[in-house]
Amino acid sequence: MAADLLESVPDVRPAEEVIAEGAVLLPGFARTIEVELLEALRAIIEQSPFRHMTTPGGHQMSVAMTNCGGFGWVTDRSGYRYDPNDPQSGKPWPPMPGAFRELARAAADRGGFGGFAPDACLVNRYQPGARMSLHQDRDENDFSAPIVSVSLGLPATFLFGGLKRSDKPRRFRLEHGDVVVWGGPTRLAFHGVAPLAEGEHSLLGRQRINLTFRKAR
Ligand code: MD3
Ligand code: FE
Repeated sequence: MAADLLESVPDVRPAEEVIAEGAVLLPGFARTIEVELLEALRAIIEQSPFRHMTTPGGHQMSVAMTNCGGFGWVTDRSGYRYDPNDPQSGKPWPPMPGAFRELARAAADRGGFGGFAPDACLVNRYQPGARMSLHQDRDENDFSAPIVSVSLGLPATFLFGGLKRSDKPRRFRLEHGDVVVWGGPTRLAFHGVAPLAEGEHSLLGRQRINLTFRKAR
């Protein structure tokens, strides 16, 4: 009887979901190392704090950003680029923590992209109201490498479009610990994040953090 009861309880960790060709959602994949990730993140933001960067068009982003790894993504009035140094300090970005690197590699393996060796990790911080409008990620050198994203803290609605800006985006909820591998034909898909809803997360409070691992060079 007890066994029957247990069998009727749904799996606590949902199965992987193929979102599109080359894009795989791994629900809760980062949950087992959440504490290590957050400790490593604390050290990163001590050295290179979150800041609201300015786009070439002169708008300040609602998402605050920092980076770790050999290269960091930056934007200012002169354009977008990967820079080995944090422009705020003039010094190299904090090194990519081993836990970050290994998580990204393991997720990419599961997504079918063996041997992923990211040299850049962009860290995005969303507070309620912050959003990211539809865009493509095309500042990297090699589009054959996937991008791995890790969501922490408050849930967000992710907008996943097509290869044309005008393609109507599908919406996905990304929750704490979810990891997505974006490769193959989806690597150049338009995507964005809807304005973050108010909320309070038990570990992160009123924020969502997203790590995106990239091969910049
Ligand atoms: C699909 N970040 O940093 S992560 C970005 O939640 C960015 O902060 C969002 O878009 C965030 O550039 C989304 C998911 C993601 C990242 C890169 C992609 C999805 C992607 C590249 C191609 C296709
Ligand atoms: Fe992006």
